[in-house]
Amino acid sequence: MSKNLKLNMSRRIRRTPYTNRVEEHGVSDFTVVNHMLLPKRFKNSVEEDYWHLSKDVQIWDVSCQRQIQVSGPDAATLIQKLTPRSIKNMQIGKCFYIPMLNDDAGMINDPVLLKLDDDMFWISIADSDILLWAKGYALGLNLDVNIEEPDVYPLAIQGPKSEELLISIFGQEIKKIKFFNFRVLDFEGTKQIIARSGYSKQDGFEIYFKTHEKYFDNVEMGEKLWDTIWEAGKKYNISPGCPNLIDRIEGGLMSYGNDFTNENNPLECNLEKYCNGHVSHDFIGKQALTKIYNEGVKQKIRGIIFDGDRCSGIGQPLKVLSKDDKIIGQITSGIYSPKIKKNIGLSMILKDYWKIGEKIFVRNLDGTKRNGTITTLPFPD
Ligand code: THG
Repeated sequence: MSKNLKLNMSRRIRRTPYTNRVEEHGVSDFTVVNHMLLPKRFKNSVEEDYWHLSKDVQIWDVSCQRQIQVSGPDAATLIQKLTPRSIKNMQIGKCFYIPMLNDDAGMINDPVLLKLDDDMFWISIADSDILLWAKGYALGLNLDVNIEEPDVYPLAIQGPKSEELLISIFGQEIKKIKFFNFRVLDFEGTKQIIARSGYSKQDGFEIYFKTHEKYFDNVEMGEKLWDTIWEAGKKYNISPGCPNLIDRIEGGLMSYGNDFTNENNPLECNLEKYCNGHVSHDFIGKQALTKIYNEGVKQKIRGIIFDGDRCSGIGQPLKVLSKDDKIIGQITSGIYSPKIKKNIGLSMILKDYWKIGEKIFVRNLDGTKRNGTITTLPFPD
């Protein structure tokens, strides 16, 4: 594809309250997630960004992590139907990573669920249209719920200095927020949800910035939040960033639509620990999932370490071959890891070959082959 190819912007590709700032900081590439812009690259290389993320702090516009708000008397009932993970013991202030399945037990999303109140949840979605799915199901079951996409624009503050930076703005309360928990803190007289979470393996927070009627629009207050963090962050060597491919793959964090799709069940995605529903509550896909449990899966996501030139990212999946040249999987995310000093990738691998230490080949788009080895996720240090 031409390097100068441009995406034609329109109202269907939504900007965020931070897009002006992101552009001022010299963003060079975007992708589109949930019909909204997600920055993919600034001035530095992915590797420079990776080192910076591992020692300082970055500010990420992850507004595309849209929230689906489910509220009302039947909110908890509906949420429980939407996931095999039990929410019975979920406390207010908790975040749960939840698989969501269709009736064949195929993954339709892998969001983070937030419990705001006993009758109020946010589903912080990956790239698929859950609003329609949830509304359709609630209508079909005649449930007493309200489902909407509120004006919430998550801003991630990631990296080891994120805690100190946020303490300097929001106070010592920040320290009390445990991993995958949130608290409601004040910003300029408005209440904002701040969670210790994020799409990286570094310490970090996500501010679920919600607009407030006292401000003229989302952009005005969003820029105020961005600017406040940016100013305070200078002391901590803050830089603009985005989910980092090296950090994500090393950490074994999967990407919906890339590393797995609705063709895959949660057991193939190593998500069994988030599926206790095959023995307890009812949910969409239960029958199919129970059958898969009993029969076992045919493939699973594994890490792959492979030789050859430094891989700078994968535009199209690369086939993985067994030693006798049978296709046994495909690398769907891959890049050179400066820590492991080899290329690393994620691939669904057929059962006979998924053993750790198995020797394999990775086939380049031009047909040549590289040597590789199956390994654990997250990747070994
Ligand atoms: N944050 C929020 N929303 C999101 C994402 C996010 N929505 C889309 C996408 N990312 C959803 N996917 C993931 C995948 C992994 C994790 C979070 C969201 C994650 N997992 C931890 C891990 O695997 O180490 C553990 C989670 C747990 O133990 O409960 O962080 O990033 N708001």
